[in-house]
Order: sequence, then C-alpha cells, then structure tokens
Amino acid sequence: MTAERVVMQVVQESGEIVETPLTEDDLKLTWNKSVCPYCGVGCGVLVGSKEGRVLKVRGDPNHPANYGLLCGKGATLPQMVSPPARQPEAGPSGAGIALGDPLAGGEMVRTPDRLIYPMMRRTRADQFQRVSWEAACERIAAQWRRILHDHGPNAVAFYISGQLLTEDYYVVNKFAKGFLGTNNVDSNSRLCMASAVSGYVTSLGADAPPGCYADIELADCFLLVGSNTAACHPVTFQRIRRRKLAAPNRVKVIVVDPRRTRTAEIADLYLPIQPGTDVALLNAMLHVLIRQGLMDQPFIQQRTTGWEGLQAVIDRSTPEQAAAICGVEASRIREAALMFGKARAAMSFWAMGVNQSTHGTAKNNCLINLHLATGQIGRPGAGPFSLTGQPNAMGGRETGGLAHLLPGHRLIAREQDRQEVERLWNVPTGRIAPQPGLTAVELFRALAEGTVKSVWIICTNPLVSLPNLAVAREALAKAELVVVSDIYHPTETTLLADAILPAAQWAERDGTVTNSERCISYMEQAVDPPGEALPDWRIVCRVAQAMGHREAFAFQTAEEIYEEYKRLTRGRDLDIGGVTYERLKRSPIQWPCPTPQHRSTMRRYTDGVFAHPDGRAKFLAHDYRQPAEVADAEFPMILTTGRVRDQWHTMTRTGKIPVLLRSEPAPFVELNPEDATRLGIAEGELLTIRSRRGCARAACRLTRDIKPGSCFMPFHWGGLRGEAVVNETTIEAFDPLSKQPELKFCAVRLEKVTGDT
Ligand SMILES: Nc1nc2c(c(=O)[nH]1)N[C@H]1C(S)=C(S)[C@@H](COP(=O)(O)OP(=O)(O)OC[C@H]3O[C@@H](n4cnc5c(=O)[nH]c(N)nc54)[C@H](O)[C@@H]3O)O[C@H]1N2
Ligand SMILES: Nc1nc2c(c(=O)[nH]1)N[C@H]1C(S)=C(S)[C@@H](COP(=O)(O)OP(=O)(O)OC[C@H]3O[C@@H](n4cnc5c(=O)[nH]c(N)nc54)[C@H](O)[C@@H]3O)O[C@H]1N2
Ligand code: SF4
Ligand SMILES: [Mo]
Repeated sequence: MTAERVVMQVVQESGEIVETPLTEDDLKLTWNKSVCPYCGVGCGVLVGSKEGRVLKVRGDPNHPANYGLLCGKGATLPQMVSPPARQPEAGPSGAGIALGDPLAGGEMVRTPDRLIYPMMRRTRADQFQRVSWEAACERIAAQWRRILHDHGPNAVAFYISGQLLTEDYYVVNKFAKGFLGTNNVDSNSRLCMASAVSGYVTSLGADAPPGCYADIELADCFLLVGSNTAACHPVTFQRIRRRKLAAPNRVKVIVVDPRRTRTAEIADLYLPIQPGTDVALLNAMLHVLIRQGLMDQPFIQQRTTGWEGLQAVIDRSTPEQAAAICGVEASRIREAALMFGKARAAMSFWAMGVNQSTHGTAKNNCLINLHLATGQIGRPGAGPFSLTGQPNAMGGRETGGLAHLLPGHRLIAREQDRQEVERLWNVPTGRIAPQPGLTAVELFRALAEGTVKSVWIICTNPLVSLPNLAVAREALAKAELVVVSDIYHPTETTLLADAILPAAQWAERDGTVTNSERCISYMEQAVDPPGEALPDWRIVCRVAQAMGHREAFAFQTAEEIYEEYKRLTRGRDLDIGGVTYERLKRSPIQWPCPTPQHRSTMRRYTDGVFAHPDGRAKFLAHDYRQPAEVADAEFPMILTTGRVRDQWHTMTRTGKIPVLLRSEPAPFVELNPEDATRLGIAEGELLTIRSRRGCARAACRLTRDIKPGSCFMPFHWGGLRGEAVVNETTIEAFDPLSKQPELKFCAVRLEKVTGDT
C-alpha cells in the first residue's frame, strides 16, 4: 500500500500529543497494515519495513480504535522486532544471555535471545540441543502418545494466551478438544477476563461489551472502576480525556481505585475505596438511585428480570454502611450515584481491579445492575464496557479458548453445543468430553499433584504471571513433558521446559485479532520470521499431524483456518459469516456480521432484547463479601498488584527497549508515608514483602496516592531480573464461577532488609 503523508502521533502521559513528521526515506518503506500487539485497545498500525527489517510504525489514521494515535509502547514496536544492533538485554540481570546462547552460529537475528530453532533436552539437568522441526514434533508426539495411552487424555494440557491470534486459538482448541479428547485448554485470559465473561453471560445472557469506542464521544458520564486506563489503555483514555475537556461542566468522570493513579487526574469524583470492596460501593450507589427515583421503570419492567429479588440486598446497602466498608464518605457515594443516575448517557469501564477478585463475577454483575436500573445500555453513549487486557483476549473467547468453552461462544457442558462442533470437525459423536477442563490455577495444581502429566505452554510466561509461583514451579518440575512455544529463550518459563519451540512474532506472520469493542482486524505479515521460527498455528498443526491427524490439520494458510472457524459461528450471537480476509484488508469489522452485505455491529441490544432465553437482562443480587485472605496481626498489610505505563507484562519485549525502561527502570513497592513512619521505613529502603506463600524484595516508594494499610507492586519483574517477583506472594484463591484468581488482594508483612537477612 502507499503511504500517506501523515505524521506519527504519540500520546504522552500528560495528554500532550507529540507529532513527528515522516521523512522522505520513511515514505520509501513498504507499509503494511497491522494492529499493535500489546493492549486490548487494538490500535491499528502501519508497519514500515525495508529489506526484511521493521523500521517504522505509525498509527493507522483510518482505524476506528485510534484514528492514528499510538502510545509509547506501540510507537517503539520497531525496536522490539528489529533493534538497532546486537545489544545486551536491558535490566539488572542480563541472565538472558549468560544462560547458553541458542543463537551461536553467527546468524544475524533480531535480538541475542531470540529463539530461532526448536530445542530439546533429555533431562532437566542437560543443556538444550538444537533439533530439526521433524525431530521435535516426532519426539513430542511419541511422548504424548505414551502419556495418553498410560493415563488417558486428561493427562495432557495446554496453557495458552490472549496474545495468540484467532487462528492459533482455533487450531489449539480443535486439536485438544476434538482430537486429543482433553478439555484441559485454558488461557492466561483466566487471570484477566474470566470474571467479565461470567459477568456478561450471567447478567446479559452473552459475552462481550454491548457498545463501542465511538460511544465515548457521546457519553456524558464515565464511571471507571478498577482500571488504570491512563497507563493500561492510553489511547482509549485519551479519547475519554478529550471528551471530558471538550465539555468539562457537562461530562462527569468518576474514578474508583484504592490508588490515585493518573487516571484520577481527569476525575470530578475520585473514590479511593479499600481494595476488594467494590460490591459494597456499587450496591450503595444502586440504593441511592432507587431512593432518588432515578430508575428507568419502563426499561426495568419490559427488559429485565430479577428486580424484586434485588430489593432486600439493596435496602440494607445504605451509603453509610458502604462508607464503613469502603473507607470513603457516604456523601461521596451519594454524589457518585447522582452523577451516574442523572447522566443522559453513561458508560462504565472496568478492568483488573474488578475482575481479579474472589468475587469478580459479583463485581461485574453489580456494575451491570446500575446500567440496567437506569436503562443505560443498548443506546448511543451508554453501556457497561469491560476493557480487555490483551490484544486478542476477545478472539480467544470467541474461538473457545477457555476450559469450559467451545468455538462460537458454545459451552462444553451443553450436549447440543458439543454435537454441533463434533459435526463440523468431522469427529465421532461423543469425542468431545462432556466435563469442562481444568482452569489455569487448577491446571497448575493438577500438574503439581501429578494428575496432569504434560503441558504445552504457548505465548505466556506463567513462571512470572501466575499467583503463588511456588506451585507453578512445582508443577513444571513434576511434569513429565513441558513444551513451551515462545519467541525468546531464556524466559523464566522456557528455563523449566523439555522442549522449546520458536514462534514467529508480530509482523512476521498474518492473522486476525478482536479488540475490546468486538472489532476484528487483519494483521498483514511485514517481514519474514528469523531462522526456523513459525507462526504458532503452524507449530500446533505440525504436532497434530505428527500424532496422525493429517487431514484435519492440513491448513496451508491462516485464511483457511479462518474460513473453517467462521462456519462454527453461523447462527450464533457472534456470527461472522460475512467477514472475509478480503473485507478485513479494507477495514476492520465489529461482530456480529452474518452476511456479506452486513456492514458491522457497533452496538448490541439496541432493540432491548437481551441474550437470555426470555430476551430479558437479569438483575443479580450480591452481598459484599471479604476477600479470601484478610490482614491480621501476623500479616497486617494488604498487597495489591498491577502495571506501569511503559512495561508490558513479564518484560520479555518492552524490557528490552531502553526508552521504555526510562520511566520505571526498577521495581518498587508503593507505601503510604503514614505506614512507613509507623514501621520506621524511609524512602528508597529495600523491603521484603512477605506473605504466607513466599516473599519478594523491592525498594520502597512513599506516596500519599495509596491508602494507608495497603501497598502496591507491579508484577512485571520476573526471576531473571532479580528478586522483585510479586507473584511469589500472591494467593491462588479464585472466584467460584469465573475461576479467576485474586491477584489484587493478599495479606503481607513488610520487613526491612538488613545486612544479615
Ligand atoms: N502499560 C501496560 N498496559 C497494559 C498491560 C501492561 O502490562 N502494561 N497489560 C494489559 C492487560 S493484559 C490488562 S489485563 C490490562 C490491565 O489494566 P488495568 O486493570 O487497568 O491495570 P492494573 O494495574 O492491573 O489494575 C488497575 C487498577 O486496579 C486497582 N485496584 C486494585 N484493587 C482494586 C479493587 O479492589 N477495586 C478497585 N476498584 N480497584 C482496584 C489498582 O490500584 C490499579 O490501579 O492492561 C493492559 N494494558
Ligand atoms: N500479580 C499479578 N499477576 C498478574 C496480573 C496482575 O495484575 N497482577 N495480571 C494477569 C494478567 S491480566 C495477565 S493477561 C497475565 C499476563 O502474563 P503473561 O502472559 O505471562 O505475560 P507476557 O509477558 O505477555 O507473556 C507472553 C509470553 O509470550 C511470548 N511471546 C510474545 N509473542 C509471541 C508469539 O507471537 N508467539 C509465542 N508463542 N510467544 C510469544 C513472550 O516472549 C512472553 O514470554 O499476567 C497475569 N498476572
Ligand atoms: S494503546 Fe494499546 S494497542 Fe494502542 S498503541 Fe498503546 S499499547 Fe498499543
Ligand atoms: Mo490481562
């Protein structure tokens, strides 16, 4: 495609937009359309390459997620794919390179730790040896055949990722659920979006947000709960900020977060609630709405069920009662309710402060209750909008990438759903096992206990990102065969593997993703993958074929996979019958889009008909409950965890980009000065953060932006980068319905690191 003379636009933390004009040389590059591979905003990008190297990226001016704007992570993508020269890994450890250089042989590749050949080892004490793809696939297939024979299909498992493309997700699910006969396929999305899925499904009858980004420009109230939008969805945040600044008196912003992050800077009302208390707050807001008569009675009567069942809980959820639980004044809770209730069009956004909780589903339901009670849903500018974390968390949900799902938003537990999928996969009736598989935390427990014998980990680094890492370590130590597909080696996870398989990364392959607003985009391949790296779907197909499933996995292109997957969406709520690669190459499309003539669906439920069998949305009542582990005399502080703006997860990519390391070069633990004084701790002192499960170390940062009694640590820094590994301390307890673990709450003790500890 030809490049237009648009400038590169990057949004800064301050909201300022820095524009860099393109040079004459830039215009001579080959430009391909793609999507940023980081967050769920799903910004369209144009990738400029030359001679097999990605040299420039700029925002796609025509993409509805960002209209040309990028954040700092997106803008530095070329440095991730094609860094200037062989440079040592940034960060304190540098262990990446010391631990056996897989690239010995002098090939020019993109980073020194880029994985470019399949590698295996006989025992964990051995070094990895380069093997051919044929040998790797044969050896994995042979071991799996033995394990399946000796222990049955549930002894093997996949742990995959919301960063895989839709086509990858689809083939993994087909292979595992349709051919191996195991439903043990779960994704890191379980740590991320599972509570939003169960919240939407229980409240509205189907998964995914009703609205779209374009609603931002139409809303006049934003309720942001447990989302550091400024750091984690910067381009969406910029749209909200613009909307607020365009009509500062009319547009109201409410931010609910125990930490005053930069997101709160645009808030009219900031509610620094105690971690874990959102249900109490949201119920009290509904209490006020009812008392003030701000409900939409006709909507409640015609479009919903469960209103009566809610009354007892809401009656006792007074703002005064909530104030005592949440630690914010009753008057401010009233004010929040009135802002929401009086809005012409109100949107709510939420992320991990809501989902990563032992009552994450309840938090989701209570937030959606507010929209149902006021009729703030299914019309322009209104609706409950959960922000997806990863670029294709939504695509994973669509293709059945969780242990209880099948493609096309179908359920393993429903016989009819299983049979439909069996027919389309051309496998005998009964092949898909009727019990849902093990979810992320359960899966690693089962590996540690020895009931699951082998796991294939694809595109995720669980040895940094799972709660309670001691269990995850034990899980991989105990497993008979650990296969890891990654783009780098070593990572904390590849170091514990038996086989490591080199994946092609972003810009080195094609495929599709679905972002937060149900918008499907096609990502063109811009450059060739290095060495023998292959797209993830090809790797899975090769192993499936080595296990004898030749025809079912004979896909030659990503497009063929998409076409097959598409058939499984026919007649479903996410029907994409009208979507083709051809169309997507022209512009992205929001599902459902059932026919070639159908344009795209910006908003769902505009006719007031919801996806439950009776067509009505459901009010669901929940009383506030405490988190799984609360502070006590031995572990008196609450630890919450999360992200910083310029790092992505376990830092395998962003941790290599010097300009991104500049804002937060080192890990830290955030603490209120009140607690620090009491504990005799000074700014910058090294602390041990100890829980019942383990400990992490980091330098202390004093700030009044966090509530006394709580501390915060980012989870980015893993074991290869020192001792600040927060998930050594976190708890595995999970929500009973969504099975999403409580990564935002556990009890800890802070100790100063003295010379002799
Ligand atoms: N820069 C950057 N951006 C990212 C990512 C990244 O790694 N780096 N990852 C992406 C992914 S996968 C995800 S899931 C999203 C996550 O996006 P967010 O959820 O916005 O990010 P977090 O920092 O995990 O948590 C958000 C906030 O929840 C607050 N919080 C903690 N406990 C509670 C609580 O009980 N109630 C409430 N109301 N708030 C609470 C925390 O203080 C924190 O500020 O970001 C995506 N974008
Ligand atoms: N304490 C705490 N823990 C958390 C969270 C939290 O808020 N607090 N958040 C949780 C959430 S929401 C999430 S989403 C997870 C994220 O946690 P992870 O998924 O573990 O984090 P990533 O670093 O994104 O891992 C992706 C891995 O895939 C590799 N990779 C990149 N591209 C490709 C590719 O194309 N193919 C393959 N095969 N590999 C590739 C990367 O090098 C990296 O090793 O962390 C969870 N853990
Ligand atoms: S907002 Fe998200 S998708 Fe957009 S450029 Fe930044 S990291 Fe990439
Ligand atoms: Mo996530």
